[in-house]
Amino acid sequence: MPSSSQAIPTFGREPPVLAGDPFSDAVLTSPFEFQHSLREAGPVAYLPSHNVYAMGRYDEVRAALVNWQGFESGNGVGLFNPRSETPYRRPPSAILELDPPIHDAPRHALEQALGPRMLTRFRDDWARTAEIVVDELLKREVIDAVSDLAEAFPLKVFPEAMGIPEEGRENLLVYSDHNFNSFGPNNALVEKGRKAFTELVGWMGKQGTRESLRPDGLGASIWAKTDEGDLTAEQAGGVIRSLLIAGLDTTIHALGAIIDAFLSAPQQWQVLRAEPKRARVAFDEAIRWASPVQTFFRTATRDVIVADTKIPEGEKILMFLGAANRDPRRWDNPDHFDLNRDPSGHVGFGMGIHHCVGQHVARQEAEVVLHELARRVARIEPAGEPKPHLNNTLKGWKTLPVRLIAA
Ligand code: HEM
Ligand code: OVM
Repeated sequence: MPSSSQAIPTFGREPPVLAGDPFSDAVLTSPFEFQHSLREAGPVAYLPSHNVYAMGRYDEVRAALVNWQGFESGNGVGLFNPRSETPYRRPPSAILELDPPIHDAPRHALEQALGPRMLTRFRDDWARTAEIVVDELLKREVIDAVSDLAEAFPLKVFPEAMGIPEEGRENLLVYSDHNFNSFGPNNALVEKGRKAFTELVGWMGKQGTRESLRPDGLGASIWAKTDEGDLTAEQAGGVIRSLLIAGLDTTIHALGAIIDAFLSAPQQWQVLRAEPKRARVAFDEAIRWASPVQTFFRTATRDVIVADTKIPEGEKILMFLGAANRDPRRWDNPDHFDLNRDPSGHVGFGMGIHHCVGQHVARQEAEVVLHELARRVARIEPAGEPKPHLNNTLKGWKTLPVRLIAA
């Protein structure tokens, strides 16, 4: 905390102080005003609400993401600080919360297992599933784009591709939602999920074992790396847990965001329909526009100067991906979902050595769904008040009622 009792640094200014709690229900429901204040406060601000530094401008967020030497993940990518707080809330992630060199092996294994070429073997099957899901949707007048589409589709394809048993797959949503809440402060969202999460820890551990995974799934392909000595058994079980945590809720909120994005700009649906190959750019633009993963933290490994401001060694830094993805310094008309812009360079998947290694999975799921919808749906219209899903890290909808008008 920058206070007058501290030694005055020899170089580097004190950051501006920004009031407000980015993890309050009000800001989680509608983060745009807070994001604006954060960007306007300066390249770096200090948040007394949680005793952390924060960045919301594109250039600084991007620079922090790629600077793994100055901003480490090994001290936790949530707010929780194991150096000053005990006990540790959960075992750290087997990839996300590691720094080089121990980040390298699991990272390399997942790049191989989840690369675009590995995923083509699922593509036709996922496209057929998308057809079946859309068949069902078109039989009804009003649907919930969250439960009937954004959840229904990934729940059918992702656990299956991983190769976990059918029994209890919906547990993944409960576990993962709490996991993403736990990256934030210990607020009511964390309290309310703790009991169910604790009860699922044993079940979750079992899903990652070699015996319970189908031999032709993605999980088994990661276990195969232990035979070649590329991963230890502990690393394999750990990264499979990471995939089960990171692979479902993120994609669900992304699919919800895509529908929401087209509701916000209905003419863009016609642009996609005219040229379905734009599904790929639609996906990335929706990730930029909505940032389903809103925030992650790092810890300064030493005193780091960012645009003149000193971030002292050991301090936590909140990187507001959602704010960077709508920074007007970087994006023209940032609040508009627009298929004619080039969204590449957005930080919705992070950047640098931890850049989302599962993005090809999410992209392939979104593309098959979008292709099917674009082929068969003439218009998507709002059909009721959407309700937000509050989570300390993720941004998405709990319900999003829409009417699909068949082509
Ligand atoms: C990393 C977002 C889908 C697995 C990340 C990071 C972000 C992110 C922002 C960087 C974290 C950091 O820098 O600390 C998203 C979004 C998704 C998505 C928005 C959906 C649209 C997925 C899927 C999987 C996955 C489907 C698994 C199949 C991972 C893993 C990492 C990661 C394992 C850690 C990579 C590393 O530390 O090297 N994701 N993700 N993600 N993501 Fe995703
Ligand atoms: C985790 C985890 C691992 C990878 C990615 C992620 C994007 C979370 O184990 O908590 O979120």
